[in-house]
Amino acid sequence: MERTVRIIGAPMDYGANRRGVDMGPSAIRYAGLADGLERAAVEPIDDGDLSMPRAEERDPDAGQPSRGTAKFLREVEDVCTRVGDRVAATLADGEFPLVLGGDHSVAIGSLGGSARAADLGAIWFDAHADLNTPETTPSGNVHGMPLAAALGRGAFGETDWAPAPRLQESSIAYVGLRSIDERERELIRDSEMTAFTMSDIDQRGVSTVVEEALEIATDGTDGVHVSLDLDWLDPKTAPGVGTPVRGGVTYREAHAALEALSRRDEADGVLRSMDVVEVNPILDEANETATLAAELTASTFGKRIL
Ligand code: 4U7
Ligand code: MN
Ligand code: MN
Ligand code: MN
Repeated sequence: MERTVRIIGAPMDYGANRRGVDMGPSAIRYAGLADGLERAAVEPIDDGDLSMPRAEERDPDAGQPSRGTAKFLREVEDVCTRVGDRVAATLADGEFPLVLGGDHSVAIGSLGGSARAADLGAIWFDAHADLNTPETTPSGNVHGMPLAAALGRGAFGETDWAPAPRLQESSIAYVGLRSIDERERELIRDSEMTAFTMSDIDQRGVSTVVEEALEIATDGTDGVHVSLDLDWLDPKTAPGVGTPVRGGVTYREAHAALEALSRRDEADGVLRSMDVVEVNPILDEANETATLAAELTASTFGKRIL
């Protein structure tokens, strides 16, 4: 059975600390995403981009949460509500939603939409934990908060749009963490989530770690959301990201990880939704980070070397 992948572009950078990730969807398309998906034997349908005002036209401090700081929160809410509706509608049509960011706050929308009609697990490929709340954030940038928002933590718990209805905290696994804020460290320890850091990858290899992450994300759930923040990779391989942190996975490790997802998916059909975020082509060289994003997405859907 051929799978249809619906591409939903969310060219926003309200949640990031610098401009440029709003160009991510177009850079990833230009890098050959649709061709890669066809070679993975899935049918891509491109919905184009959601429209949204440029950050310069908006006041970052309007619409602050009940407590703490979260810049451009009204704009993030508006986009994530629309992303969530599209993701839920795509799933209801029997298709696979692939959200292209944009900064990582779009994941509040994709998680919310994906967790409406199913108990959802998630694998979070990222250098960062993205678990700050408006109360703990050192930056006020919402791209550092999407998991906290989807789990309804802190001031997000008082909103009706951020918490993802059926996201299972104990079925969330991080892969590749290496930059965790002090407050986030306690939040992770006190949570039911599982965190595989870069040290775990060093010691046990990326394929083993991803297989364990899959066990956690599939246990007692109906499907898995994959969130791929390109700063998960080492900046030497993926320089075009807003918040690079050295010591990330290599080109081959990244492919191995996503191929491990696709092998499990071929066997058991576990993958439900995905987002690919934080590509900043302005900081890139010859669109190499977007090219990598397109390749890794094709690997997730089963594209192989031979
Ligand atoms: B990304 C940070 F303080 N933790 O909250 C914050 F270090 O989506 C960075 O993973 C967040 O790229 C990075 O601003 C968000 C900071
Ligand atoms: Mn992130
Ligand atoms: Mn990150
Ligand atoms: Mn980032």
